[in-house]
Amino acid sequence: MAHFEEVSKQSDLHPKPAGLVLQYGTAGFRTSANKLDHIMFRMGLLATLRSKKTKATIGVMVTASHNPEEDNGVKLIDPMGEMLTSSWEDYATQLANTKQDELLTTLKDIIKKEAIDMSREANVFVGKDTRSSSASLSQAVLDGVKALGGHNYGLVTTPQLHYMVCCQNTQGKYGEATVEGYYRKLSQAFSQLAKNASNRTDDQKHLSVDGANGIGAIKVREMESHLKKHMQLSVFNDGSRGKLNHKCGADFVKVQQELPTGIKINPGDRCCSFDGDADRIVYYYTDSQGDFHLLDGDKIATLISTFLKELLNEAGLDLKIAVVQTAYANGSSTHYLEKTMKVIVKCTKTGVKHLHHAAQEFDIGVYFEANGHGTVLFSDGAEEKIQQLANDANINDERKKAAFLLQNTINIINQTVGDAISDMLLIEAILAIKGMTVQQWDAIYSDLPNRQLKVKVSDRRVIDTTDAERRAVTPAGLQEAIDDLVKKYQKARSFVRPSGTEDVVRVYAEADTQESADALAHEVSLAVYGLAGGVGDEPKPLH
Ligand code: NG1
Ligand code: ZN
Repeated sequence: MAHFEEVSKQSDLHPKPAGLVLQYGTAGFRTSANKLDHIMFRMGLLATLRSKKTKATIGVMVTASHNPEEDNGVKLIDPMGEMLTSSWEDYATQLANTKQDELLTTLKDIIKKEAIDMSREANVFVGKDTRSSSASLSQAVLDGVKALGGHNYGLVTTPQLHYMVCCQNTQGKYGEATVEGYYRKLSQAFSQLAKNASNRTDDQKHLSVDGANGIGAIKVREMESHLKKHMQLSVFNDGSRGKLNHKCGADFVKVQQELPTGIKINPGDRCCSFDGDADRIVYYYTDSQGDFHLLDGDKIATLISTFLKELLNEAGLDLKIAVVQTAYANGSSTHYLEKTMKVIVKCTKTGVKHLHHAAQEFDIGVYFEANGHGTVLFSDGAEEKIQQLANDANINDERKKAAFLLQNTINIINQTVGDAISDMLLIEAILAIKGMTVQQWDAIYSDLPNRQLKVKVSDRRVIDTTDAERRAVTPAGLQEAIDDLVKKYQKARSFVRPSGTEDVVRVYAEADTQESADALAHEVSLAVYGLAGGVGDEPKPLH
């Protein structure tokens, strides 16, 4: 067939380096940008097949999120704006690793296995972040979808592309499939919510945003005019000078537990950082002593779930709300949510798709990774009940107001994926409605001091885990060593797992003091180094 000839011809322009093997992981493919040209082309092909198979629009996002500027990556977005289904992740890996001269055979195998009707139309939305490599890499994706209905959205945040794919496939029910439509939907909901806040001063409306020198900075600026009356933004690290994710952005702030470079703030000012593709957000402030205070994904989940629970009570709606976390969630947050707020808490493996799926099991599922990636999912039934109540003429004013707030909360949230801009607007609206300062929010519970470290090993796959990654099954003796170390400290917890996005083993530790958390993390790193084939220098103590 003619288009196979075209695939062959085009593929020669995007050759696979011999011997390179990559795997479609929790964040798609991610590695140095110079190794990705053939991957992009092939993902363009796969997205086309997926589109024909699902009879829907598929998204392809070119980004390496919070990784350094030199890296890049690609992920596919399924019809409802969700991550690519797992069975197709295997096809992605097969297609990525197949030899140049076997590409057509692999492609035809997939077509046969999935019984894809190649005469169907295909529609693919392609988006990219601001990395210098993203322009040519997204062109390689487009070469893969060429002549088959590819639509290039250019620069967008990852969550904007998820949103637009979902809008397109719901025939506009979720919103209009344009960036402008996204701004309108979110800002309208924000204005409705902000109307319910008592008079706020300009200071209270002010928020400092660290854009990580990435796409989020551009997009939040674009949105600013829609928010004028209710919000005052100062955007730092907007890409005009600094390097993407370098000493700034959500990942840097969360892991280093310090202010990003390039931000000018006063004690008590409310600040937030996005990551490189704007699907993560963390908040922070400094106090009068200059000490740094982080409000991470766990604090965000707590604020949002408290707000929603109160609204459900006021509305008199009996809906089951749950918070989904990973092993990285601070022990204090889990304790507070379970014991004080009495909400259901579920722990899943790291990786957004695991949290997303777990959250779908509840009427309202609030999910956040500690690193600030998260959103809220409302079941169809929950949305219907809220809608019905909002339209009910026979209810009292308190219930009416709660239903109205819930309705607009649904509209402000990007339910397809974690979204820094949408999360930021929701948090700002909640703080405004509750008349809460960032310090009061921070005081809901106190984080246990914690530390995250990385250890280089020759093959990180030697570490296998269980119990939502909280225990290591292999190598032999490692879990016992961790258990013994944890016993030496108060309120301590530690676990290790192989990263899905970097060639390292991650170590997490928490304890009653920062010194103890640091010492425990270091000792566990040594155990990993010794028992799991550490390479390079032995991990050094932090102090
Ligand atoms: P890895 O590298 O597998 O730890 C990191 C994050 C995940 C997730 C992915 C995708 C941590 C500890 N890990 O994964 O939560 O966000 O990146 O971006 O934050
Ligand atoms: Zn990201």
